[in-house]
Amino acid sequence: MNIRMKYKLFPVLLILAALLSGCQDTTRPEDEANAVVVGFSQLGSESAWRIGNTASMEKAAQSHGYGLMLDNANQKQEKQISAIRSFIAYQVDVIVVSPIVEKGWDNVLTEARQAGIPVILMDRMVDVKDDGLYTAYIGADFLEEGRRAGEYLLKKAEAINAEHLRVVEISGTLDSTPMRERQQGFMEIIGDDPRFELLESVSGDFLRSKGAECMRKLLQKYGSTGIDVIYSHNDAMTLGALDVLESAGVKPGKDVVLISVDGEQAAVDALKAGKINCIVECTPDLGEQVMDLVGALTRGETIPKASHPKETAFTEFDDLSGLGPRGY
Ligand code: GYE
Repeated sequence: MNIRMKYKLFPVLLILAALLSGCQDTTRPEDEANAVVVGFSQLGSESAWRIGNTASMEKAAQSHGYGLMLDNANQKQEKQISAIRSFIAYQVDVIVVSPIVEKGWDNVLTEARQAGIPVILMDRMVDVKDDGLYTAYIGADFLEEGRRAGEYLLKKAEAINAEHLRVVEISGTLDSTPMRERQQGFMEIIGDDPRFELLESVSGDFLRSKGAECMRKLLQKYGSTGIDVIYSHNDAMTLGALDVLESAGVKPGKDVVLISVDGEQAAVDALKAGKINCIVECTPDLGEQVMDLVGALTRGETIPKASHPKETAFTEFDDLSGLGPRGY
């Protein structure tokens, strides 16, 4: 679509954006670059990570002067699919999607391609027959995150001279990229090591409430001394589990080793307080990089097919005094 058409469409876009986003920040921008409109299908608001990620996208769209049509799908893939369809109908310049699960995207992405609209996958991946159905992926290297969690556990086992550690995993949303790869990377490191016994893997859907629910069930099943290590795929679930452990009189970080992923402020505070042992970092701050890619695309440049932000892990073995505010 050329820029003039986009200007004609702008009032319509504003109405749609207001409908989709519950009346956010959709003032008509002034200069030419502002004619760029991005349709962003966010999967939900299940965690501080996700809320920080949405904020990062909004901020970056604004600083680049791009219009942002934001739809929050509240954890429903069907809602994401219909949001993408409305972005196609309104002929946005670029579609950005954070897909809740990996499967089920072939049809709608084919529709986007037929409409000539490039799609950037942000945060999570899709499993499609043809990789040409998306232009680029930008998000964390989840396999590496899982490996970092496993490496911390190896170090911990050595530090305490452990011979046998009973591990439970509280996983994220089943069939989502971070769930699959955080599990795979972790098992790559500890899977064949006889010191570790994986008792069970349960899904807490990346939600604090479900993390707590999983923990209650696990305590019922294994008792308060039956679990040595909890590997939880995000901070929200870890914090939920931590509350339940404390109310059962179990000391998180001491009686049970807690390994988490993300790095939201509340979890980092718990790490500093000795209640979490390790947090593998995963940054929600992807907005600037996504909007840079959008800019490159609208200028007709070729962009990398996949890019990962640089991340690390924060553990009880590190000096955390220099770790500043996390911003989410
Ligand atoms: O770890 C979790 C969120 O996909 C990386 O989703 C993201 C994950 C993140 O709900 O907190």
